[in-house]
Amino acid sequence: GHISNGVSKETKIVVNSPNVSNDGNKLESRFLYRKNHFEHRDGQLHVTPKEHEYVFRTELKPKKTGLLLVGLGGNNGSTAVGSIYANQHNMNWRTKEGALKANYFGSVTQSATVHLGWDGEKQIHVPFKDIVPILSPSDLIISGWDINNANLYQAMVRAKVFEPELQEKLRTYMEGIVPLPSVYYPDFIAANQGDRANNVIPGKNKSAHLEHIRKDIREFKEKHDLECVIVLWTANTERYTDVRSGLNSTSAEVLNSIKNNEEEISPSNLFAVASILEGAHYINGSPQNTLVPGIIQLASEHGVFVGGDDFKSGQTKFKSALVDFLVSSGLKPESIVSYNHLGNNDGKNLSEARQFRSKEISKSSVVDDMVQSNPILYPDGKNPDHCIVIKYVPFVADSKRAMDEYICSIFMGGRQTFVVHNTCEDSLLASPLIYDLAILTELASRVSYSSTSSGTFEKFHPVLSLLSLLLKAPVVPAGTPVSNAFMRQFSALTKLVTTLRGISSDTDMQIEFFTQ
Ligand code: NAI
Ligand code: DG6
Repeated sequence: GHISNGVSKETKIVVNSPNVSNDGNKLESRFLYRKNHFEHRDGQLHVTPKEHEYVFRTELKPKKTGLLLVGLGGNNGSTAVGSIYANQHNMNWRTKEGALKANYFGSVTQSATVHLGWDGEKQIHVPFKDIVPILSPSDLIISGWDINNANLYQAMVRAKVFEPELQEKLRTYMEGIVPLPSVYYPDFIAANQGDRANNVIPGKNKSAHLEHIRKDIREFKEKHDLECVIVLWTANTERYTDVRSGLNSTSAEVLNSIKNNEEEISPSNLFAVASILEGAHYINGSPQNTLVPGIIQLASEHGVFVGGDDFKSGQTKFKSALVDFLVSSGLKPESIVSYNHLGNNDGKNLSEARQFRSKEISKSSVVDDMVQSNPILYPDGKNPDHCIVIKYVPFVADSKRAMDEYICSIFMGGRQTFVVHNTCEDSLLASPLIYDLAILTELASRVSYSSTSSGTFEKFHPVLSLLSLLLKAPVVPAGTPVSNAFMRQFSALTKLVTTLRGISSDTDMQIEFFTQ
């Protein structure tokens, strides 16, 4: 059935183009990438438009994919798993506001549409998920680890995210899932987490821990006969580790440091290394600096993807859209103050200084590209004052409150102040991002490209910057710029996906509306 704006619920798209072929197993699309070439000469900027030809090849059949969550028993872990069962079984439940039913709102892959153009009568927007074949969250096979032994029913009740009637409907599905024991090194997360650690792999030997996690990944892959495994960290935020030569600046150093039981090898370092050595992609949903140079090099050597850091879910997502809008309007944000209070276990862990510092770094880096984009507003390149505060208030549980004040310099010395209040269950914002990160990583594993006439096809860079839309502090290939502005990131992703399908991306010029 059609819905009002011209999008059918399941849009079957047929592309009529000489630049695209489909042999039933793979799509091939030839694409002319137009970009400017620059030279700074004689005090002038010389701009030369150039064209680059790419061929993209996409395997059509999504792989049977398993998602292993580190922190499975946390608020995000239990919410992400419960929501999949709720959607698979079309669950509904009553609240005092009326009956509600399961959905995948907040997931770009499941709930966003992409504008393709104008058909003469209406704008054509098609569901993101109908452009090239991708997995649904409901297809993902999920398991994982937690240092706490609560089963997922207990974890879901503890999380206080779902309504009681939904919790009881999910009980039979969730009760039987108990997280695998995990690696716990107390120095990396807050001391206040100690009483949670009752499901821990014994011993202190890091090589043995690495082997244990590798075996868990292998067994999961074999048990479910998986073609693709993704390991995603949604466990507590760790403190930063040192990054230095001899410790973790090359892959050999990282492997050696594990062998030598180096103090500075964190649990998340071990999970990343275990994943890479097992050919599983690794994504960091928390802010700590797991993806040190040696781990990125290891991923490159083993041909797997890594992505990070820190889900961009609420306050920061809004900031990355709002500041872009302000700077693009020629207004100058001068001061951004972002308070948070929350009462879940994430808030408790972040109430200690070193873990807070990891989050402060990821939350603060988000306006850098926008400031750098405008030397008229920021002639000396100095960022606005930007202050991040996080407080732990147990009573509000997972219902995080974020309060932001933005002050801009405007026309003729005036000031404009915005105050934003955001209240939301944090895990209902993060769980759809977990699905999207997995779904886009699986898609990327089916894509190869050729940029030369030689016809050799290559995979994307092991640092999957394609995931930036979903992450606060995107890790990007060395020497490439970070993009934080939300719509820029969105458009990079949707343009890639339409290109894979052989559809011209909408240039958004709207030229047909002002030409005769
Ligand atoms: P949570 O504290 O409820 O869950 C984390 C889980 O990880 C806990 O069950 C804990 O026992 C477990 N854990 C800790 N260390 C572990 C280890 N070494 N191995 C396995 N499990 C371990 O936290 P929540 O709310 O689920 O958030 C998870 C992470 O995601 C946090 O780092 C948070 O900062 C990050 N995040 C959350 C966002 C959100 O909107 N909910 C957004 C951005 C990031
Ligand atoms: C307090 O801010 C706790 C954090 O874990 C955040 O809730 C989380 O990182 C989400 O942050 P944001 O800025 O994307 O809403």
